[in-house]
Amino acid sequence: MGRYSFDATTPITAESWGAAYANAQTALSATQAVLGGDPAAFALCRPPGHHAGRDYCGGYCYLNVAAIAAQRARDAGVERVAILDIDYHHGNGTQDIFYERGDIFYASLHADPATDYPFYWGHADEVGAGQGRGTTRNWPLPHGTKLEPFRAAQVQALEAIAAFGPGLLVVSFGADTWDGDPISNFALKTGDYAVLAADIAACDWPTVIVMEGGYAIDALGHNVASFLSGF
Ligand code: 5XA
Ligand code: ZN
Repeated sequence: MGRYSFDATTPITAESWGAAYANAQTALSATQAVLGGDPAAFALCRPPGHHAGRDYCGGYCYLNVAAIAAQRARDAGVERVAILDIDYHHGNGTQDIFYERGDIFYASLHADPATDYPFYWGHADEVGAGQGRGTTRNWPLPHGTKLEPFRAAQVQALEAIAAFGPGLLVVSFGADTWDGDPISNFALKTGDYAVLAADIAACDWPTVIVMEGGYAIDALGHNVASFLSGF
């Protein structure tokens, strides 16, 4: 466990590989739809993926579905791919996988790692390395963040992605930024997700959306539906 998992929240049972594999295939199906000409597709992935690295799991994540989708697009000939991660938590696995890659841009808005999981990644000065220097960007945000500052940070992220010029966007969407999420501390409302999604959709990049976190079970469907309505 200590060799391959960076925390103890990602148990492995007899069914785990089948679930993780089907999850990755879900993301690949959405990616295939977008590569085939659909302007956007949503992969209802469970469990989330953005904490998983190349050879480690953690944070409920086994296979990094956003990374798999992005690499699939690269393999299909898309020269530059961007990932926008708007889950409450920093996607340390996604960042790690592409940290030294100049062809895949990773931008993340998340709770400040000084106070929140995954604690050791996601500071504003983590910007990539080597060929990837400048293609990682982080926007840590404080507890209580509402739509206005979240949207402003997302606009900055979208501007950075626009300067990169992606041929395809992967959105790691987490609804654990919602006001009533039981493990998180932002304050987005259900209707806010439509606003945030419309800002992304207005950029007009072919977009694969993968589901990351979101733990307010009764509200989750409404929050996802609100986000998708923006597309
Ligand atoms: O985005 N990541 C999550 O929602 C999982 C957080 C795990 C905290 N123990
Ligand atoms: Zn999360």
